Amino acid sequence: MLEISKPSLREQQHYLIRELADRMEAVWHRYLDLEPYYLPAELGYVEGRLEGEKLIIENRCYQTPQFRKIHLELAKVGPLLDILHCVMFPRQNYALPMFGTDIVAGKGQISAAIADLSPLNSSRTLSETYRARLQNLPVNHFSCPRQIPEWGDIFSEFCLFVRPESIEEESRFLNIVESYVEIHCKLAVASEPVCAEEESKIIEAQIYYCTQQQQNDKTRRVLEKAFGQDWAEHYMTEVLFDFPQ
Ligand code: BLA
Repeated sequence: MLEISKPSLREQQHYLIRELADRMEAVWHRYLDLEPYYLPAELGYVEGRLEGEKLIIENRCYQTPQFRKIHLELAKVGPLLDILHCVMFPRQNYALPMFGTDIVAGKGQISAAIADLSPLNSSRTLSETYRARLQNLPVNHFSCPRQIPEWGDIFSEFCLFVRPESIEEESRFLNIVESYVEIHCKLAVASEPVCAEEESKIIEAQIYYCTQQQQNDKTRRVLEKAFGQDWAEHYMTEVLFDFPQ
């Protein structure tokens, strides 16, 4: 069992980010057999500057028998911007969807809260097992749904992308995403590895998922402004959305 040590950045972030980070970690510890995953040493904690404000990025990573990398990232740009980013990358011999979530809070107000279990197969549909469990969650009960960008063809019909407008909506978002992670962990530990032929399809699908995510110019712009173009490219392709080996 790994210890949950609470880094200081979390304490300073928007409530929704703090709470989701805590809840996801609690679910992982409850269901998964977590081992540490080591990022290149210089990328665990980084500081840059954006518009005169300090940009701090704090990463936490795990791996398990079913997941090659579980990445939780918290970022803060002075008092201007708080970000949570998380992706659970399945190992290439498990036919599991990709869980991803991103929360962006500008000056205390959440502008984007997104979460999905994205299918990793050529028909881009989730299995019946997943669909049956996800079907009853209240993903449509938000007053301000947001438009999925063009590169977002990787997301499923259960993709939740909203600007939460009240405490009730924030708490609904938290509960739904916690359910996504819990359902995902339970189904993942109960799943069997696939044969070699299936593995190559999973690798292809993960590469496509990562390629699409790398096209998110909003993320890229924040990183470029604080750390420069080359660093941003390296970070997006090697840390945030790296291809399977
Ligand atoms: C949007 N991501 C954004 C935005 C910013 C970031 C500033 C714009 C917010 C808005 O439109 O209101 C910034 N996100 C970051 C940064 C990091 C980050 C700097 O993760 C990391 C350091 N993004 C993901 C994952 C998903 C995702 C896993 O990392 C989904 C599973 C989605 N983020 C996502 C989407 C948008 C977004 C769909 C909206 C993009 C758009 O509207 O064009």
